[in-house]
Amino acid sequence: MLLIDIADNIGTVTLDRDHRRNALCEEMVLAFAAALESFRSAGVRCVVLRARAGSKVWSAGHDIDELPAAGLDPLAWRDPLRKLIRDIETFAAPVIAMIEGSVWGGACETVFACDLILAADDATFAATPARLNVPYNVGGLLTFLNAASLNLAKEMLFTADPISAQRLCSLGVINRVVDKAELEEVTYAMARRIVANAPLSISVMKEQLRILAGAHTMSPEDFERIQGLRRVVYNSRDYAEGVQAFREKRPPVFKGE
Ligand code: YXS
Repeated sequence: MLLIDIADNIGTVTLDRDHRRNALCEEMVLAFAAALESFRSAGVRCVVLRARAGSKVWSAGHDIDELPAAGLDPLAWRDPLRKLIRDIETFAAPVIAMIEGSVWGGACETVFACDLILAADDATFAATPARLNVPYNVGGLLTFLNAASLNLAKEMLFTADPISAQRLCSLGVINRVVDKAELEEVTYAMARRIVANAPLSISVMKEQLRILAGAHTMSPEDFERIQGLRRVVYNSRDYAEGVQAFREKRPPVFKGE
């Protein structure tokens, strides 16, 4: 499910589950965590997260077959997608997302949680909770808010439309849009520049920025109110319909109940 490589203090993780469009299943997330551990032991100073060259779909997001049945929080703390995001954010060295093809759902958040994003000119990004009636979790929405303006986050989340890499780059969400033929060269040139700098300074600044980006106060009452609202959504008939429609390869019919 993953191809792992280490060269010149750069660790590369290649998503390799195309028959399921690189959907992020638990096994893949655990393999990613193991890869990061091996990178840590090897003293890797920069990670590149990519799909195979020429991929039409970078990742189709959370593995829908692993979404829990109605009545359980689909994005609880232990969920594989939440673990993947935390592993990226807490890994001591920068993680560069190298994107070609389309990015969907939780894979969108995964990319936005990376430290740098370089994308081919054909890449697109679609945040899709509204396509499945999934109530995104608080930390996940914060990832979107830290990457994009409130209006852009709302457009992505409410429309679930794919947004072009060019547009996201013009809005500062993506660092670079590169001709596909040069993407790998430009990405690894940036990784080498990071590797040539001081790893302690970079890892401490990465952790400081993570803490600052997450420094939001919320009263227990507000948090409980949000969780109660989310429970209504994942308990709804629409949640079951969203998952079932995907499995039956048909458009969902949401009734708001
Ligand atoms: O029919 P088979 O058995 O060959 O399987 C098909 C798809 O069912 C499967 N597949 C997935 N399986 C589990 N989870 C997925 N996310 C997923 N996506 C795809 O892979 C096989 C090939 O898919 P197919 O035939 O549709 O490929 P395609 O090239 O025609 O279309 C590629 C996509 C990505 C446009 C299409 O597969 C698609 O729309 N996938 C779902 C994208 C999506 O809605 N992802 C959100 C997942 S839920 C999530 O991330 C969060 C919980 S949230 O929703 O909150 O964001």
